[in-house]
Amino acid sequence: MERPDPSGDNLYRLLMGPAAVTPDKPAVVEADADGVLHEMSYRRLEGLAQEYAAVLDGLGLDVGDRVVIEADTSAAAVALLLACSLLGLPFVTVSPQTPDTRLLSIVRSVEPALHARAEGLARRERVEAQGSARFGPGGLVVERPPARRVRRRRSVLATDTAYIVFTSGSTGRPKGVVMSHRAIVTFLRAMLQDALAGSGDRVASTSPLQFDFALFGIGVALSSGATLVPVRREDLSSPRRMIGFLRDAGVTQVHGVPSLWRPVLRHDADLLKELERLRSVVFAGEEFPVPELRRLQEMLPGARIVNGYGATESMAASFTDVPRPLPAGQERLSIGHAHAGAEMTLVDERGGVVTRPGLTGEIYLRSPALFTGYWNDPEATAAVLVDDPVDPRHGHKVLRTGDLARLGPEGELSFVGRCDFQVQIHGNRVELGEIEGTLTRLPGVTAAAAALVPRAGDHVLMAAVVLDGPTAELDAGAALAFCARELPAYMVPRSVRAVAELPLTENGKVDRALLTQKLASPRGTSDVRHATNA
Ligand code: 8PZ
Repeated sequence: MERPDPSGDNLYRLLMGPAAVTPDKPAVVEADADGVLHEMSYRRLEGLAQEYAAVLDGLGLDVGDRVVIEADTSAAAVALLLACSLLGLPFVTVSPQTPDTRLLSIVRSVEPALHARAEGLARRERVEAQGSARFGPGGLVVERPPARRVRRRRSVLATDTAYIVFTSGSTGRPKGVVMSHRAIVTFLRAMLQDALAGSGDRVASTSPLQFDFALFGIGVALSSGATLVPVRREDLSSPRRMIGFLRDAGVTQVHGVPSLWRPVLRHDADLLKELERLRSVVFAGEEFPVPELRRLQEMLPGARIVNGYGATESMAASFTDVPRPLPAGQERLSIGHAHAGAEMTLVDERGGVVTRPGLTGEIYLRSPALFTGYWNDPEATAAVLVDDPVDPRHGHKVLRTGDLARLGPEGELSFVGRCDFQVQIHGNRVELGEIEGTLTRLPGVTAAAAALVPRAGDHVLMAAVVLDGPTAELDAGAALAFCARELPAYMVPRSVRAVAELPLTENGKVDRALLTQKLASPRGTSDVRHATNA
């Protein structure tokens, strides 16, 4: 290629390191449309990335020009994001499920030079990117080239943008998190140092490509010289299919949100015993309800379960093994200490650093892997990239996470909840997570979510619970009586309902906005029993 190699840290260089050392090793194992597994070696993946890069380079794009990649995780999608990285073209990943309106708003915001969609996906007539292309194992075909531009840049630097991830918009407007090559490479090197995955691993990635948990899987697998195993959406559609796929693909590490495991735990937990090669499960994105976590540990006696905590603004902050067994009575999971090279500090409401064990504060993250800023949103950026609370005089910025944690005796943190899940009821501060934790201590309840619901000009607390089997029944009166014994009166929900499942966002987290709506309407959920705490 004519272009100079990227100087300094670059995602392409880090992820294609193994191509020089173990070129014949499978980089990706994936199922085709018929469910047949295929391997792609590191050598072939690098070749495909180079082919794509040659086509992109021919378009005359400048360093910094954005490329929207619409795809599920696949070898071809990985090759395309590698090609973009090599050329300094920030990629913006969106999943094929993204509604037109949301994709349109992303496209209007980032004004991409190219919208590249995976082969087989329909064209989006309403989406007006400058250029369009489709890509697959056979190559990258440009359908409409972007307008020629004057190249103002030549070299790809470590400070250049690697990707932009739009955070899920269930609350507020979506923000484009801009990550530099330096940030993501620094982060992934910390994962190598902490040996999250090894070259012998087969790493299953289950999140949609627009969620950085998917980019994490790609990054961790390839930088370790391991094998990435993208799990297709259809293979997640039933517990039997999911477990069958993970078993047949010889998966040793699974990445997924807690809700990934809920259906199999609820309907067919014995299937988990088939995963004999599984050595570790990494979950992230939200709290794992403790009863479900215990059950998962029980059914996977040979696997480590790792709590990955953090936000897209730094990809992640910490990875902590869930203790085995989980001590009785434990409600809050440890998020431990920050990963290698980073540090978490708790800050109280007055801006002071929390140093006394047992106290709670907001997590501030100090890390060389922080994001650059929100795309075209300096105000939102300034709200979270703030002066270091320990000593602001350095002028150095840290990430204000919006998450609350409690300080443990050894400086480790326990996750308490988001600052915005803290609600006010008639002047009392209520942590929704505390109500949820109480409800999950009830026998038969495996997960719970509480919400503040508008009711007759006021707000009331309501809760939904998931039970441990399809035929289990909720004694709602007893549940409320239990809450009344365990919690201050103002924290006792007005009602509690059993639901077959909690509503989820496109990234698989509990959709609290939707839950609030459903709880607000008397028959909004498909549930059965409904008790009132008048
Ligand atoms: C959590 C947890 C947790 C996130 N316990 N609350 C990617 C790859 C590996 C690990 C972590 C990631 C994250 N980027 C995933 C993610 O959810 N990012 S996010 O920006 O969409 O949301 C971040 C927020 O989710 C955090 O601020 C927490 O509120 C919550 N969260 N992981 C409890 N293990």
